[in-house]
Amino acid sequence: MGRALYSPLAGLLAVAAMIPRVRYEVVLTDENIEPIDFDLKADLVGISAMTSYAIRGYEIGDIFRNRGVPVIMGGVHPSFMPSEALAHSDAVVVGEAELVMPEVLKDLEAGTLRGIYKAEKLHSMIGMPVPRYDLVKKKRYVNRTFIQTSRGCHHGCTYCAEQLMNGLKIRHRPVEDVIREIDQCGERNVSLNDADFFGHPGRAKALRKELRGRGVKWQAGVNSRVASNDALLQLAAESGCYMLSIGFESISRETLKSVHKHVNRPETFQTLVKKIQNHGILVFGLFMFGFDQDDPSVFEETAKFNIEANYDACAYSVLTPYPGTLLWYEMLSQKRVVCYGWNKYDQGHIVYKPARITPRQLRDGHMMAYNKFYSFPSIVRRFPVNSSRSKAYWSVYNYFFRKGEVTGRAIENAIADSTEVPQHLPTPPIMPIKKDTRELILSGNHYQIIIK
Ligand code: B12
Repeated sequence: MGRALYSPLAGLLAVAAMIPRVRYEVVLTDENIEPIDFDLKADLVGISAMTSYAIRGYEIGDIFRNRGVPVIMGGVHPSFMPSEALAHSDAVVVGEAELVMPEVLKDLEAGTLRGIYKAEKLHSMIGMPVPRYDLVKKKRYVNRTFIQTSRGCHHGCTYCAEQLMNGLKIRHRPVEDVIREIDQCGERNVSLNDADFFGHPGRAKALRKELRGRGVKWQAGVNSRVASNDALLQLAAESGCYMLSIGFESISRETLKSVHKHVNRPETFQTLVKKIQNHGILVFGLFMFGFDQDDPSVFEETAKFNIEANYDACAYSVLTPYPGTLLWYEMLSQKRVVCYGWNKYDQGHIVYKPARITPRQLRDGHMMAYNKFYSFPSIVRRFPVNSSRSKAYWSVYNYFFRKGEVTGRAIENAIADSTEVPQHLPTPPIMPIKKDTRELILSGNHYQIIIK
């Protein structure tokens, strides 16, 4: 349909809003949907990159710098690996940009923009500027408007960067700020971009009360525990919720415990799906493969479970040790990271040695789970014929995933080749990883962890 299923990067829209309009014009380019104009005469080029986009981000940075344009980088990967990013940019923002952008712009004008910019404290999230939605080429995206109502997450899952970027304590934007943004964003269908929108049930409730009657349709990512509360679900449905995405991750409690996802109880998943659907809300289940307890049966069993439990859509990702996460340190200490080519860190490639399966079994099993869950009989069985759930959204998600565009089915050489270890080490932006796993030195072809 010529549209990207994912949205434009929320980080860039947020940063654009911090740049005074009276002084600068901002041009937004999303290379997922359009080419970059390298001839642009710009005072500054800002690049945002999650890990899988970092290498391309560095190439873009190098091109602009060779043309004499100053470059600044930010986002999750440069925040964890600022010294690496600085080799391709003049400056890097580590973590949140809100409190440091005035200094960045001041230094830009003084011609002294250089090095790492990091705020001394986290933003209170009160009075944040409304992201520059006017810059988005809306016709090119399925989900166009991503609104953040909180930052941080209570759960310390070992594979996730959220708590290391934004903290274990959830910070909330005032309800009136969020409502103002929803009113101003120009869309009636929005995605709430929080790591866990139900992380603080009372606050989520207050927001949903305000949303009621505004004619807004919304979806959000939430945790499985709070999502089982009927009163909250009813309020969600009444306030326009049409889909909840939940990181179920695995159908094995042992696996979930091993990655600190204590909130999830597989024995409740099926009832939970039904309960949410009874409120007319679609359930998008997020699962991962490649955990240490996963054996060759996990793929078939998970897909079968998902069909029987009647999930509306599922995404299966390959476990990926993102630099700076606890999982990364665990895998490094076990010498199991094989590839450091960041463009392979997209949750479709396999960049490490799985424990109880081979990389080939992981790749084939990953694809098999997709093929089974999105097979024709499964689609026919799961289609919400007699339900108030959105058939249109159900069809869009099932169409895209069946087609394989967002599932990595087209990836060639999904088992990533081994590469040299990088020279630069990650440093989590706000939450320190325990010191005993943090002191790393490069030794031959591997990192060595110094335990003090
Ligand atoms: C919401 C979300 C999504 C949403 C939408 C993202 C979007 N529209 O931008 C959806 C569901 C689509 C999504 C998809 C994916 N996501 Co996601 N997502 C998030 C989440 C929870 C919040 C991101 C967000 O919008 N934050 C709000 C903005 C305002 O914050 P921000 O991006 O951090 O930007 C601030 C600063 O970083 C900085 N900044 C950012 N860019 C720049 C640029 C410049 C120049 C400057 C100066 C500053 C700056 O300023 C901003 C304001 O303070 C994060 C967790 C996290 N803490 O980042 C994961 C996260 C970014 N996602 C992640 C992943 C892996 C994915 C997927 C690959 C998952 C998958 N298997 O499909 C896909 C990839 C999507 C793609 N585009 O390719 C990982 C990335 C890990 C990594 N190291 O790369 C994260 C960190 C979660 C995790 N597992 O740890 N995601």
